[in-house]
Amino acid sequence: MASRAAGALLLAAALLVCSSSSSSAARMPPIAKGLSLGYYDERCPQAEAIVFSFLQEAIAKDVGLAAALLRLHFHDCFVQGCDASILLDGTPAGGKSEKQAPPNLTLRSSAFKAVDDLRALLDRECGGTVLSCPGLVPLAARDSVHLAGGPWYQVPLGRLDGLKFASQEAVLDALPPPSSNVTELLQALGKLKLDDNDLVALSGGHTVGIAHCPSFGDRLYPKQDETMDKWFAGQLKLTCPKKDTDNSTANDIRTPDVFDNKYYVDLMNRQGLFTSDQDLYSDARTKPIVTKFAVDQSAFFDQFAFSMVKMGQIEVLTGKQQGQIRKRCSVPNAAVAAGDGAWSVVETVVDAAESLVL
Ligand code: HEM
Ligand SMILES: *[C@@H]1O[C@H](CO)[C@@H](O)[C@H](O)[C@H]1NC(C)=O
Ligand SMILES: *[C@@H]1O[C@H](CO)[C@@H](O)[C@H](O)[C@H]1NC(C)=O
Ligand SMILES: CC(=O)N[C@H]1CO[C@H](CO)[C@@H](O)[C@@H]1O
Repeated sequence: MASRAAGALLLAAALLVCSSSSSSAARMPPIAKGLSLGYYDERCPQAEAIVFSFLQEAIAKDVGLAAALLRLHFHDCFVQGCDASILLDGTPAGGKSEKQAPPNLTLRSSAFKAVDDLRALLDRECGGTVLSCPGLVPLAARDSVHLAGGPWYQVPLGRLDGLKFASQEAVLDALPPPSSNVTELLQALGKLKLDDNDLVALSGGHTVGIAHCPSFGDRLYPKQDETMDKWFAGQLKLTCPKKDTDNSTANDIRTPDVFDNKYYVDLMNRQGLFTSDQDLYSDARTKPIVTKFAVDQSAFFDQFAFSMVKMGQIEVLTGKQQGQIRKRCSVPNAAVAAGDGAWSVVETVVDAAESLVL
């Protein structure tokens, strides 16, 4: 009896914690026109639960998938908006897609596979025209963050798939290299209407995942970057005996697989991996934000959720604009129908509103 009462109390406490944490995560930027919360409530109310349980299992087997899906979302949104153009294969005629641009060399194939598997699963459960590929990607990123220990937040939905991918030049232009300083980063993010708080919070994505030697080798060779902690540099040199060694290391040395605020503690100890990370603590404009997040994880989580929703709404295609719901995330529909895969960038444009009518 006593234990049942205790159990009930525990349950009540758990519910309280849940409801208070979800209300504290409620700070949200304005929702982009055409997107909404609960977009799938009628069409397929179980869509988000399907995504979550799929990822729960997949990430339990491979924690790296969480990092891979988070980074995929970032790359998709920074290049030509969150239109899932990152998922499109190149054309057999030789047209290179975003996937094939140099920054994507290190996007993990496990992330592309998980999105394809999820797309197929949702097709079976909800019908083919329900959840778009650019709707899937932010949901997968959100659940990945949460499953790795980070915040949960609501994702406004209703994006349509883009019909073409960006050029190689556009990719290089949109994604800042890891050698960027804060001035360059603020410039790149400013073009997307993201500010200094967004920059510091979103860079906190580097609390999970890995990086390969060529991404930071220039901070070790020919001479060690003086802002880098000497012990840390020594460790990195063991992993990367040469600037371009084909090897990798954790982005966050303290808790490599946990989504927490230790990345900011790394920065305060001069143990950030990239110049783009470490400069956040060197630059007077962003240093106070780094310090705040290092001592207050909930301040980080709150800003991260806010900034992710903002990032997830960059140039989305909705309602009256031109887009479609791709049947396969890697190929536009017309090419699937033609059956040859030799799709061209000039596609039959499906009117969004029309394609959404079920
Ligand atoms: C601010 C500018 C950014 C730069 C310069 C940058 C750069 C990089 C680089 C160079 C890598 C390692 C690639 C490799 O060598 O394997 C990386 C990995 C990663 N980045 Fe960023 N990034 C930035 C922003 C972001 C944002 C906004 C997010 C997400 C919110 C993010 C999430 C990740 C994740 C999760 C990984 C690990 C991926 C994996 O383990 O597969 N990054 N980033
Ligand atoms: C940032 O990098 C740019 C380009 O390399 C350089 O011109 C500028 O001086 C740097 N800014 C700071 C504050 O270091
Ligand atoms: C890769 O890194 C590990 C340590 O992280 C190191 O023991 C190994 O020697 C490195 N491999 C190469 C080829 O340098
Ligand atoms: C995951 C993926 O498609 N990666 C590609 C990145 O680009 C290179 C070419 O630059 C391709 O070989 C990879 O397959």
